[in-house]
Amino acid sequence: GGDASPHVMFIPSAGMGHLLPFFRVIAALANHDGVDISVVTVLPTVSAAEADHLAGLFAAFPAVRRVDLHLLPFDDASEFSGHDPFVLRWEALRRSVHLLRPLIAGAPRVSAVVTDVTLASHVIPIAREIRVPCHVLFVSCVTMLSLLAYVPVHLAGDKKAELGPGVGAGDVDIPGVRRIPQSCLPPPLLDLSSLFAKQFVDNGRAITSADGILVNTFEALEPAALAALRDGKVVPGFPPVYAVGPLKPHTSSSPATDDTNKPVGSGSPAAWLDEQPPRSVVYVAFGNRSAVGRDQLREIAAGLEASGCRFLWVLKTTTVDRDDAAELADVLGGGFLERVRQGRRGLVTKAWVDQEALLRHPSVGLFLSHGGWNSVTEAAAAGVPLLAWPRIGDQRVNAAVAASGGAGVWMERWSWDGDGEGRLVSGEEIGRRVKEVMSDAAVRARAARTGEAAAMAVAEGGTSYRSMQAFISKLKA
Ligand code: BUP
Repeated sequence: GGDASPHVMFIPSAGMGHLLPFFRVIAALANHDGVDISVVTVLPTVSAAEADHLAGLFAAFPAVRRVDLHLLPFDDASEFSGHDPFVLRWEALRRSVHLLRPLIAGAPRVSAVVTDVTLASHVIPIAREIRVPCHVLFVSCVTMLSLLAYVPVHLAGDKKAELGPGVGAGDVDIPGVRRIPQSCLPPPLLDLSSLFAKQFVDNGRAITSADGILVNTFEALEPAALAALRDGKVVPGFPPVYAVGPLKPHTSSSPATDDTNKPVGSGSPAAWLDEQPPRSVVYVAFGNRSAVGRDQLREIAAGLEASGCRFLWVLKTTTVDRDDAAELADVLGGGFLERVRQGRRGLVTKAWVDQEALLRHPSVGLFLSHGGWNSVTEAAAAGVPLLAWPRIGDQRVNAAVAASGGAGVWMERWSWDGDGEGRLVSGEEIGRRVKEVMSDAAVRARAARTGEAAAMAVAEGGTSYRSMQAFISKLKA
C-alpha cells in the first residue's frame, strides 16, 4: 500500500468474447480518478475485430498505456492442426508468458495485475515471484467459474487425474451450485488429454491462489453459485469473487465497418430497427466464432421466414473474421435474400454491429443466440428474452444459467457441436419455437424483471456497484 495511485496492468487474451469484458472493466476503472492503467496488447491479433477494437480502446482512453507484446509464430502449430485458432493463441500465449515478466517489471511500478482466466496458471506464479497481487477477470458466468475451480477436486476424487486419452470428466456435481451433466460440459472436457482440458485443469488449480476474481454477472442471475463460492463450499478458502456485471459498454460508438459487408435489406441495422414496431424483431447472432454449418444456416433462414416475425440476423461463416469471404447469396440462396429485400421484414448482415446497443432498441423482442456469456449478459441487461441455442464450449452451462435466472429459454433438445451427431434442427422447428417464444408473455415479463434486477445491481448502491467499489478500494489499499 501507499499514497501513490495504483497502477493496474491488464493482460487480456484472445477473442472478442474475452477482449470486450476487459475493455469494459478498463473503462470503468479509467473513469476513476487516481488509477493508472496499462494494457498488454498481443500482436498480431487473431481477428480483424480484435485489432479494430484495440485501436478504438486506446483512441477513446488516451491515458491508458499500451504495452505491446509481439508473439513469435507458434512452433508447434502442426502438432495442433485443426484446433480452434483462439485456443491455439491461448496456448501460444501461455508458452510465451516469460516475456511478460520484463513487461511487468519494466513498467512504472505495477501495483496489481488483472489477467484473463486462460492465462491464470502462468501469470499468477510470475506475479507472486515479483510480489504483485494478481486478480483474474473471468469472462464467463460464475457457475462456470465454480466448475473451473471444482473440476480438479472432482478429478482427484475420481482418481481420473491421469488425464489419459478418452478419459472424460463425467457428470460434475458442484457442491452448493448444481450438477452439470457430462452432456453440458465443454466438449473438450470429455477428453482430458485435449489441449483445452489441460489448460482448464491447470487454470482451475491456479485460480484458487488468485487475489480476487472479477466476474461479469450479478446476484439475481446466479445467487446460489455466488454464495457457494464465497462460503467456501466449492473449494475451501476460495478468493474473493467480485460480481460486477452486467458490465457497461466501453465506448458509445463501434469502429467503422468495411463496406464489402454492407447489410442486405435496407440501411444500417439501427436505422432499420427504428422503422419496425415495438418488440417485433428477432435479433439473431451466434457470436464471433460461429460454429453454424451451411446446411444449418439455410434451415435458420427457412425458420425465420416461417416464423412470420421480423428479423435482424448477424451472420458469420468462419471462426476467424478475416477468412470470411462468403457471399450471403451463396450461403443463403438468392431467392431468400430477394424475398427479404422485397418484403422488408428482415435484415441480414456480415458486418460488425454494436450488439449491446441493438439489443436495447425497443423494436427487439427476442434474441436467438448461441449463449456466449457476453451475449447473455447484454440480453439480460436489455430485458430481452433469449432463445438460447448453445453450440460449443461453456454455452450449455450459460444457457442453463440464463434460463434459471429468468433471462430466457434454453432449447435443450437442439443439437450442438458437442454431441457429434451433426443433427440439423429443421426450419419448421425453428420457426415454430421462435413464434412461440416471441409471443410468450410470461417469458417476456420474466426477462423484463431480470433486466430491472440488472439495472438495480449496477445502479449506485447496488450489489455490482458495491463489488466494483470494493475491488477499487482493494487496488488502492
Ligand atoms: Br459477431 C458480434 N458485434 O457483430 P460472446 C459480436 N459482438 O458487438 P463468444 C458485437 O461480441 P468469442 C458483433 O455483443 C458480445 O459482447 C457481442 O461475446 C459482441 O460470444 C461479444 O457473446 C461476443 O461471449 O465470443 O462466442 O464468447 O467467440 O469471440 O469468444
